[in-house]
Amino acid sequence: SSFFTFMHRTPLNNKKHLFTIYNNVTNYVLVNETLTWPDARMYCREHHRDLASIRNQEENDNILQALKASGVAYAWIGLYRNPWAFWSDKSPSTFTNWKTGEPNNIIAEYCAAFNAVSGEWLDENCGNMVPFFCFKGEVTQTLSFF
Ligand SMILES: [Ca+2]
Repeated sequence: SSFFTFMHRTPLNNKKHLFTIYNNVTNYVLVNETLTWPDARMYCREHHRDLASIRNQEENDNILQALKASGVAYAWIGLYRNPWAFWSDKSPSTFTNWKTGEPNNIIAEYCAAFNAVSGEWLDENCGNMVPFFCFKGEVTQTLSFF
């Protein structure tokens, strides 16, 4: 990826740190505050656009870089079991990066999380409280905080 920057905003408070990734045309936001998947989606839709869609390997790689720098272990992404066919923003899921053996639906695991060590995806219980990735959609070259 030739155009990739990682930005860190001064924490709003002791609990929340926001990270923004500018990945060519897609603007992602890591919210380091733990929420359930449904609450994370609500937050993303209210403050940004939706939980993050990951549409190709480059986007997956860039998110992995950001998560490694953040210290976050897992983060929700916008994929859920319906059955894993669409992202939260209703775009079809064509690229996937499931860990071997996943999704395995061990305990009502209907939501997808991103592993920050491997960049692979796992299905997890949607009620787990973990940080999450929002995205803001297509952006221009303007770099701005929010
Ligand atoms: Ca699983």
